[in-house]
Amino acid sequence: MRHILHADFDAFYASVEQRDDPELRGKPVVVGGSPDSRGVVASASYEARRFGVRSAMPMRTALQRCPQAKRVRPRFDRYSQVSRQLMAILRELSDLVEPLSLDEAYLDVTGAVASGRPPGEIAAELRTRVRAELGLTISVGVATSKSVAKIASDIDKPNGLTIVPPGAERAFLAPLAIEKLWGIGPKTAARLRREGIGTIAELAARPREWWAARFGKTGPHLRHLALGEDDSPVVEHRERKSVSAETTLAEDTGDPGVLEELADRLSQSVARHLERAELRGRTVKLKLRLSDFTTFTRQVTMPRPVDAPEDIAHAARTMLRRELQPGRQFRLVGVGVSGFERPEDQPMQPRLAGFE
Ligand code: DCP
Ligand code: MG
Ligand code: MG
Repeated sequence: MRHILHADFDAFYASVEQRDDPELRGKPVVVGGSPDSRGVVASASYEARRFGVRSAMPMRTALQRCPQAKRVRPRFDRYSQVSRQLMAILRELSDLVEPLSLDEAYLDVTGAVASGRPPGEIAAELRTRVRAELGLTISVGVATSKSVAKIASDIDKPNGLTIVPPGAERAFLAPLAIEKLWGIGPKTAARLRREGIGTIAELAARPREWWAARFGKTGPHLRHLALGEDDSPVVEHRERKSVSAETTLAEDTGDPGVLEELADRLSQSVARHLERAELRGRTVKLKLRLSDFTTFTRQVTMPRPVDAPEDIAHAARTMLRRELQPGRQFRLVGVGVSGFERPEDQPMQPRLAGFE
């Protein structure tokens, strides 16, 4: 059995703005584009939500509903920075962290629970740390699956903690509205309501055939979710620190031609991987191993982040040439790039049109 936490910041962008500017605290705040350029609301503080303001609503409508709301332009760099801080705290609690977006992540704590720590205690520690270290609140759901943990974190927002004990999944879901389930959007929900299905319990009572007829291929999966069954694992997204490639030579050599050609090939391989991962780095590293197994590295910092094979190869060759001496035999060459400008595990937040 797994034990999973889902953590999500409360009114993320708006709370960061309120934290950073004391003037905004306790007041209705909307973060998003200008009402004059058809901007939309990205995040609304809970004070603004009382007036019916919601994410993705046109800013003009939001300000009609709540004219005293303060509008703030989004500062994406700031939000990514706070996001990285949250992910770092999560990683200290478990190595199995799966960020879903800037403001939320799954955490698999099965290991810690096996060694005697109740999952609720880990959740409590997480909430305390986030509040103390980041000055922000999160809501946390604790359950035996990702799907139930995510629904649980949302049910008592803001600043909530909802624990669904093992075996109680179905009872927990039963009274909830069908939209809470992954895969049931507003249109599907409206159609189901016309058939008299409004709660997850009513949905879960449908026979297997009904699911297949109604939802086709995704039917069986959705049915499991409605029954509180979900065994999808938390997939770790480790921050990639470097991309590298190395080769041990079939025979030790000191031949500059052979070694430079190898450095070129390795550079090309690294460049291909960087391109695929959409990464560029400032540091190019060369690793060398001599015939007596002495291993050392040389590195150079580039004026700009690089991902092109010729830039990497040029840097690698230059470092290599300095190490060539008559009689010096090499058995391994490696090339790597690090110092990335964007951590690979930063999930991209969908950016809505209309922000300036
Ligand atoms: N976001 C956005 N556009 C949307 C929804 C969200 O730009 N349509 C951004 C702004 C949010 C952030 O993503 O602050 C996180 O999204 P959430 O859905 O978690 O919403 P909030 O954190 O703002 O509020 P909640 O307390 O409901 O989680
Ligand atoms: Mg949130
Ligand atoms: Mg979220």
